[in-house]
Amino acid sequence: MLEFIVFILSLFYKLTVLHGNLHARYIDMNLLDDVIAIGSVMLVSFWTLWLPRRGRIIALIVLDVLLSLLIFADLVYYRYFGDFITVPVLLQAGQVGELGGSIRELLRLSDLRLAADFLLVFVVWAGMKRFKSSRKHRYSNYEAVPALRNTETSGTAIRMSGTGWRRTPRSRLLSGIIAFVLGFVLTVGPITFYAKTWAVGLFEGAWWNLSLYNVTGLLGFHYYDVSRYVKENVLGKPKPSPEQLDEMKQWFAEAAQARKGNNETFGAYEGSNVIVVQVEAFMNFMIGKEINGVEITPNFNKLMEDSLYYPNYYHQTGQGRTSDADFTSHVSLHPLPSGSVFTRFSNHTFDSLPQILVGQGYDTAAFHAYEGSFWNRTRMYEAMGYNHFYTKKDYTLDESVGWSLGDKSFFKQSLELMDDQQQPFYSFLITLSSHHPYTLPAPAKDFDSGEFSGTIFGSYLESIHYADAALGQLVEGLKARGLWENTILYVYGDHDNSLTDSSDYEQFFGKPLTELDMHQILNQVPLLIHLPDEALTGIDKRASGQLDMAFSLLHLLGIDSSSYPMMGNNLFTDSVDASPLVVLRSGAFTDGKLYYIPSPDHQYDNGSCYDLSTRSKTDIEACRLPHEEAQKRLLMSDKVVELDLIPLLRNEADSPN
Ligand code: GP9
Ligand code: MN
Repeated sequence: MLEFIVFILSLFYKLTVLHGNLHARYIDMNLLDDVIAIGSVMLVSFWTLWLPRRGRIIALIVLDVLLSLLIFADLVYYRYFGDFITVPVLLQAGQVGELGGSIRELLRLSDLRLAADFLLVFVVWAGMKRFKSSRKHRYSNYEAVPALRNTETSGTAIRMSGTGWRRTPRSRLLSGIIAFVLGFVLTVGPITFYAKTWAVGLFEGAWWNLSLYNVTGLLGFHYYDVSRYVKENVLGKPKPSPEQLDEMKQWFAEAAQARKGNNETFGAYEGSNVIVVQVEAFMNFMIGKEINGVEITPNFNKLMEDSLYYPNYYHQTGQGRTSDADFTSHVSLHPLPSGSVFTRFSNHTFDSLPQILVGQGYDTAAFHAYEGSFWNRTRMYEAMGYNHFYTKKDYTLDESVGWSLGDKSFFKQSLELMDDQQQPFYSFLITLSSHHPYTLPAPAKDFDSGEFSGTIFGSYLESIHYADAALGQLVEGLKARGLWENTILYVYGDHDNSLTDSSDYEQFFGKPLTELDMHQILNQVPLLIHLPDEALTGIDKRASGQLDMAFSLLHLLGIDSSSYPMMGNNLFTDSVDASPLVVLRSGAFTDGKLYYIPSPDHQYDNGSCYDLSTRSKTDIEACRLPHEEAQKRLLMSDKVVELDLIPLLRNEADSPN
């Protein structure tokens, strides 16, 4: 039993050593976390109590070695990637391989603490051995004295009987069961408590491995990761039949045909650089608006004059928020009904915009001044084929706003990093300063949100004003570098601001808002496309969405994408009236004429079907056909993503890998 307790305590110590090395400031280990750590060590080791003493000691040593290696590997991996090792990472050794020669630099002398128990056991064992042999040596002098020999023998017998009770199979079984139950209660109890309080939805969303760790502890995290992987990849879901695959192929082929268009814009910007800026929580409702005579987004508004602007562009994100906006825009498929594709299926194959562009000789890079592991970006960007991914550690933190580096400095430094890129390049920039809860430090604040001042809604407008100013500086920077004339600039918002109280918006617009108004406000993000020669400018009011980005950019660059299973529409289609179907993850959709809002129970008939020409509810039957098509698309997209069907659906001859 003693060795079991020593094992538990030393593993607990090692877990706290690891924890002390995590620099994520939002994670602090509290008492319940300690309880989880101890409970989870008991859960992985309770069975050793069922073994006879010798076997138990060997099993505990082996377990100790394995778990210590795991903790050590996580520690080193974390120092580099700011993340823990997961099954997909292990299976795609590339990311670990990136550590390469820098492993030595990631080691610290204090890491020896992870081997402290081995050293201690070794010292104790060696000491005991010496002690025993010296005793033996001493007693050998008394061999002639039977009384003394008897004492020693009887002493051994007492020890034997003293430990004998532990050796009966029944007591071993019982102690193992007790350890299991205790381990289970100590682990699952607090995790369930977390999952019901501040971590609601975490396991469904699984937005960040570190947040999972924060709830489950390290061993629980690995258990969750392995079981998730087994569930999604080993047990899997049955692959579709050849007939079902053919049906899907047919659908994608028709979609590709439909969006092809036949206009002069195809290839009009062949060879241009492309810069895509995904602006955090950038919504459409405040574009062009003023507070007390001051524009909220003066730079965006000015840019609109020489650009194409899409006021009916929808974000199509789900729980994966920023990562979903990124995924839908680059892969032209829907995000998942739960969780993020980035965290759940980074090991799957995708035909993404950067990967396709790499195949066309583009240098591709993603820029985001935050932890590379957030939303599993490091892994996912590798899967999406980026040549480079610049994260927080590539930037000098000389301007602190919100979660990280301010957008102004972020753009400035990103432009410097872009100097290293070969032309033509594709650069994807993700901003962060306008992230919830939108608190700006005094130096970054230069907008008075008037009657909203002091409210979170006001702070939101102020942070958008800051993000807009940063955007203005990016444009200036591009002009100064001579990139303005040979670069397509594509700017859009990732999703809403999570402020859903209609009274804020009613106050903002100074009028009551309907269900339809609110739905559009919360789901529309602005899109602006600036073309190098400014040949196309103006406002395109047709309905469109994030899924349309990859295809539309490929269209401008003259790259045929008909072989890729993409669901988006063409922003540059010939037909000026037709709005193709834009489907949101919630099941809401619009085709520019109708607008369907599902009810919370997702019963079709309980939803609302609006006629956009009158903006009032119309017969629910009017929306039925497009609703069926919308559902079909969402389900098909989920299948493609979850079952890793892209390699089976595309025409291999044209594929980017
Ligand atoms: C962090 C950023 C924020 O890297 O993308 O993500 P969000 O919370 O908006 O999904
Ligand atoms: Mn976001």
